[in-house]
Amino acid sequence: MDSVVSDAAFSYGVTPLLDQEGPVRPWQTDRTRAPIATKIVVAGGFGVGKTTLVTAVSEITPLQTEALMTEASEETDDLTSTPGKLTTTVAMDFGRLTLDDDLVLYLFGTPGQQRFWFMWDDLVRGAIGAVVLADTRRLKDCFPALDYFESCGMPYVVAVNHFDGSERFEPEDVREALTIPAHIPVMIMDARRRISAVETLLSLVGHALDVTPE
Ligand SMILES: Nc1nc2c(ncn2[C@@H]2O[C@H](COP(=O)(O)OP(=O)(O)O)[C@@H](O)[C@H]2O)c(=O)[nH]1
Ligand SMILES: [Mg+2]
Repeated sequence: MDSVVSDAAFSYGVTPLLDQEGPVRPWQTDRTRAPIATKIVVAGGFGVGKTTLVTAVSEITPLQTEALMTEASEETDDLTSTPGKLTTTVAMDFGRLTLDDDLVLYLFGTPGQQRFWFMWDDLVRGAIGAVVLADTRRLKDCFPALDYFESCGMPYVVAVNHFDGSERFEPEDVREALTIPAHIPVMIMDARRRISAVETLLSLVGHALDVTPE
């Protein structure tokens, strides 16, 4: 940790997190800044790019609970669209992103596989909203997530993670195919690109503020 940061931290009486990874953010050392902490869920079908998105934006080393896939999952986890995928998230992804110095997003990626659905009610508790990732080659994989957030009334946006070699669609085509209501943002993004993923998260924050004014 560099000395400027640790001096500031001590003068405010805050114990610096010694094994902190990544840059120290102002809200971590300055008690006069109360950061707004928000929880965001990243959902979508298996292999759609949830872990990729959390990894692309997180300023801390994301917690991942990836496991190497074995032949035992051959029947449940369809790899036809992502043949290079070697691991799968067995519980969830977790990452953190500070925007504007004091808006802190905590990202929770859902496990995609149906056998982990029992976790969803706990995972989404307290979240301000969700990003539902979609892959145009298998749009129907995001229906369960869309249904889930519709039925519990949680604000969500739909982000199409554009894979190389897949046909490019306009957001409005995807909206129509998934019958997404007009007020819900639908965007095309690339989960591997930090800027693109941050834009998606900002759009969700904006949308959540619009639909659930404080
Ligand atoms: N070409 C391309 N590959 C991607 C993109 N997003 C994710 N991938 C790859 O697709 C695979 C599945 O992504 P992953 O994030 O593990 O999916 P998850 O199951 O939703 O967590 C991984 O091998 C990624 O490297 C993308 O936007 N374009
Ligand atoms: Mg994953």
